Amino acid sequence: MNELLYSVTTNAQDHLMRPILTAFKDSPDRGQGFARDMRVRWALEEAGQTYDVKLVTFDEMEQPEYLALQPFGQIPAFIQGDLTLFETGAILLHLAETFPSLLPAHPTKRAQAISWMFAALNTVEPPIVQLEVAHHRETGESWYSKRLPFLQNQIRDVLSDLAKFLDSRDWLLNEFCASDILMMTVLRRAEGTGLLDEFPTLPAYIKRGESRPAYQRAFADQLEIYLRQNPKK
Ligand SMILES: N[C@@H](CCC(=O)N[C@@H](CS)C(=O)NCC(=O)O)C(=O)O
Repeated sequence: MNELLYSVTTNAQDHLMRPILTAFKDSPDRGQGFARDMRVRWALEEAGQTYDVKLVTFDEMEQPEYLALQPFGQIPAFIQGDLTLFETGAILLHLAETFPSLLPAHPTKRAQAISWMFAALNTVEPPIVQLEVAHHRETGESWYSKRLPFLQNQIRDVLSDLAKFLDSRDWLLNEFCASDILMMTVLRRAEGTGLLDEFPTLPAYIKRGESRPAYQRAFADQLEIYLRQNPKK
């Protein structure tokens, strides 16, 4: 694996052992913040936790050393001392349990926030990913154009319900928390589909998230890595 190439420093407390996050050395999203390390970076920035990033290539992600960290050969993996974690939901839940600012303090609201974390990953993300995969792998197939409306309608179904829920709220739990980090980064993955614009509540929600300084720091840091690897682009 690469040496540690990159270090992010925020100006807040560093009371935990500084975690390490893996991220693409050369991200296919060209640094637009769709790669899933963005969720973890954003949460760490909100918490004021400094961290390091270990950049990996696709080839390195298939090596036994990396698979010991992330059994599916994906980014991100999270390493903190003896603890290694994978799956962004698990990583965010771990961070939310560590940093009180990432979840509501009230036990009921906290439990509801965790429901929304699961909803982002189990209900909203799957149809978006299904369309992404079809777009990358099936556009040349004869059935693709027939299947497309079905895939789009699956996304519309969840977006419509989510938009109704968010209609009278700024954030999922009325106060910003880890659920919003997961939901917004999941929703951003649907930006290229044009479907979000059918539900104006959702682009407005994403914009609120993107205006947070912690989001902007996380976005700038991951973009800088892409630009370092691709100085002329
Ligand atoms: N469910 C996993 C998904 C991780 C994932 O799909 N990561 C992508 C980048 S955003 C990846 O590593 N793709 C490369 C691959 O699967 O080979 C999570 O939330 O951590």
